[in-house]
Amino acid sequence: MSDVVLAGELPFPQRPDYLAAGSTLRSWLTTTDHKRIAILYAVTITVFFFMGGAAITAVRLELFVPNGWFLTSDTYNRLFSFHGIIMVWFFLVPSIPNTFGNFLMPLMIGAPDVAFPRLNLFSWYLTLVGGAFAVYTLIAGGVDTGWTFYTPFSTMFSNTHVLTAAAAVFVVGFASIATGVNFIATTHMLRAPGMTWFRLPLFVWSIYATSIVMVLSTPVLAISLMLVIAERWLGLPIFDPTRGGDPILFQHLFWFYSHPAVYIMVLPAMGVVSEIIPCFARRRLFGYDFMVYAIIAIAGIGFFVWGHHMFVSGQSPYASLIFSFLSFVIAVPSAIKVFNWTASLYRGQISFNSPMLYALGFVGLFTTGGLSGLFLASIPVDVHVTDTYFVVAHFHYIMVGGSVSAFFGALHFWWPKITGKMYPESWAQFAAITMYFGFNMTFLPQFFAGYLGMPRRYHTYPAEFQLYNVMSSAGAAVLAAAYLLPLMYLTWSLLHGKRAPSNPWSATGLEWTTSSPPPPNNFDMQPLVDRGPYQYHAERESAGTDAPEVQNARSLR
Ligand code: HEM
Ligand SMILES: [Cu+2]
Repeated sequence: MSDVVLAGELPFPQRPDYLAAGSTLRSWLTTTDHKRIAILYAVTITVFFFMGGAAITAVRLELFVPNGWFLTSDTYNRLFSFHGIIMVWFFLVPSIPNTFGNFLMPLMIGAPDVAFPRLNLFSWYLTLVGGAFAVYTLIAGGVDTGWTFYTPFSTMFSNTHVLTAAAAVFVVGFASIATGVNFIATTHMLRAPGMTWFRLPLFVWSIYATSIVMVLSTPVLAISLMLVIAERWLGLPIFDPTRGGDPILFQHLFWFYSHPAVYIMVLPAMGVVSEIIPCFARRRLFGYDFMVYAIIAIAGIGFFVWGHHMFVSGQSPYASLIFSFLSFVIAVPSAIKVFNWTASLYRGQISFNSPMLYALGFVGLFTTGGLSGLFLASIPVDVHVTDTYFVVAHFHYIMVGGSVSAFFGALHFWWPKITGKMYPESWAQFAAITMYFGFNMTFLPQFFAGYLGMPRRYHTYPAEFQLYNVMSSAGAAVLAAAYLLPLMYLTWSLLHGKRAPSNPWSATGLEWTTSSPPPPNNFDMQPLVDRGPYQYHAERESAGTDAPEVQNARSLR
């Protein structure tokens, strides 16, 4: 035991941790421990991630040559639709909130569990039911509407399994709402003594803001899908223009959810990065208050920009102007965050551990995605690149380059806490760097192909675009290999990894004050909080360097 006890660490307590608290299948399927539920989600979304990945591998293979070679256009449509539906609703939306949010939020605020533990478990079962509908859709032959279910195609023309696909998303939406309600209540009610709102770690703030977006926007998605089901199944005239309906209404409803939903996907990622950067730069996070206001601003303004997805739909040009303007406005808080992360690195003692590599990757890729968002927010440019690969590149830079990088960053940062095991760092660094290169190789060419006019969602294209597509497909192969690496060395770490101390990175959050893995009720004693979350400058103080910095920091206490 002695080799794992670092200076200043508590020795391992002699009581069971949450993983040892029961090992039967039943103990897992009936658990109400937020940490075990987080593991259930982690396993579930990993399965979905690889399913969605398999679908898109076939798509990229098909796009290797201009005229297609092994998929019919019909199969192709079903594959990219399945990819989008699975990745958005069954991987990205639940990814960070339901795994790391569930695991860490109570630990970070010093609580023994979430506010409604049974609702938490119920929400996981809802995810399974939704997933069952999605898998059934696939087995029954798939759906070809794309992840957006646009009417009138989805209601009147598609001959595929729209009903079960819509049911899948409908059900998993309720899992999202239940989780959001739970996190909001937890943040309000279960903070440890002294954990004031402005001492909350930014990860908690971002999960809190995400939860509010989930609770307010997801019902709109549920209603939109109900209406599609009502029209398609029961024949009620809602979107059908020949019977007085309005097909554009669906787009408004859909994007009124789905634009805020992109922030459900990226805010938690921002939270993760805000935890990792101070830790590996040994610096207090620059501009904590501004970061909090930026989170709130993003969550709020996110509700007012949906119309930027509809510049070519025939909506009023005046509406488009306002949506364009507000889309530029929402870039401001995003830019503030990028600025503050960068400023937190300034004069830090940076170590490039794997979580940090992922966090830095996030900042670069998110910035690229955000800047291309500004191109799209500008109406004339958007009209030019609408429904081209430029848009595909834009959202993948943010959703995959940003959110998935942050997911892997979180996985590596908190892995020792969650599993009680260390992983081989050099493998982890290698995977992070390969992922970064694979990602850019896949998606950078898509900006060019799109700008030059290659439309999205087609399974054939003119030969002039082949070079971009070959690069993209080759990059996707590198990326896929990079995603498989963590699966291998993390499994190895579970079996053979060294035991993790309670705080391997000398981080300052409350979650690092309990043992790794934590006991079932999180803390042996009720934690008391007497300071803000990122007091890393204390280390510099003790090192006796950098006097002005220390003074500055002190005055903040
Ligand atoms: C600076 C902030 C951002 C701005 C100004 C922006 C702007 C836009 C615009 C104008 C479009 C519509 C393009 C078109 O269809 O012609 C778009 C599409 C999209 N954006 Fe963003 N965006 C931003 C951030 C984000 C973030 C943070 C995410 C995700 C986490 C995201 C995900 C998407 C998705 C998924 C689409 C395409 C949906 C589809 O048609 O399938 N965007 N963005
Ligand atoms: Cu949007």
